[in-house]
Amino acid sequence: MSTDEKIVSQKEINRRTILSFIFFFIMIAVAIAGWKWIDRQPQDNGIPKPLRTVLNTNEKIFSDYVFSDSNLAKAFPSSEVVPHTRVNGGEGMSDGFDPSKWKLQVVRKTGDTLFLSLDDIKKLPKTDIIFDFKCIEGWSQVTHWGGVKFSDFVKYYKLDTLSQMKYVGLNTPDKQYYVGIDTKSIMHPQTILCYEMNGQPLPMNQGYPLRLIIPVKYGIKHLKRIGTIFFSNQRPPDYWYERGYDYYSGL
Ligand SMILES: Nc1nc2c(c(=O)[nH]1)N[C@H]1C(S)=C(S)[C@@H](COP(=O)(O)O)O[C@H]1N2
Ligand SMILES: [Mo]
Repeated sequence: MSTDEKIVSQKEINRRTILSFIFFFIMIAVAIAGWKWIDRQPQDNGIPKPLRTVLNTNEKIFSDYVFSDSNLAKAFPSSEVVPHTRVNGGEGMSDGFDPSKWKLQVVRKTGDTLFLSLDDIKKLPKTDIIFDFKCIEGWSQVTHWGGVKFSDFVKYYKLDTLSQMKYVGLNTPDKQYYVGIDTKSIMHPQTILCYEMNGQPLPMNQGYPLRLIIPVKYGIKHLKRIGTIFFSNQRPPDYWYERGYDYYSGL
């Protein structure tokens, strides 16, 4: 028998039970008051400021200390690719789009824009990637994409100086969907300017002629139908950020 066992009276047990309950209800009241306080604070892009501050702080920690080019998203064998790639999100995919007139526009500086055809992009070395595509809505699926590494694209078109800036912005041709991405993530070796799905040209609703595939980010950043690319030290506008989501959206 252990020696530090104590006999406690029934009265003492009751006292402790009541104290525990009082503590329990105080903590609930504190939690509710805290939540109400957060809710009363001014908004910052769709959410209360204190929550935005938490997201921004996480971004700082992850982009400055955790992110690395050698951290790769897990690759999968082609046997695990889903038979039907889901189509999700049609913002900026307006009906009037004429692919025969499409050119990728890369803004080098105001009044100096590079216009590239799909063939210009296909001339660069091709990379295939099979990975688990994750949407913030809660689904994921193993899918297969092909295209040109963004980092190869930057080298080939001598955008090295521009890529010293902190962010890259991408828009659809009609400007209805737009994302901003930290340059470190877009220069990651698994990020591609994608023109193929399952070895075939991208389907129209999956972003033909060119989309972004960026496995280090959630689906919201994989912009379909790229019209314009530009570089900036300020955060470019971002469709889902403005609606309360995390700007960084890293995985
Ligand atoms: N132009 C455009 N790109 C977009 C979206 C969109 O609404 N418009 N939705 C995003 C979201 S939320 C997801 S999950 C993925 C889905 O890509 P998929 O349709 O190829 O599955 O596209 C992203 N790219
Ligand atoms: Mo998504």
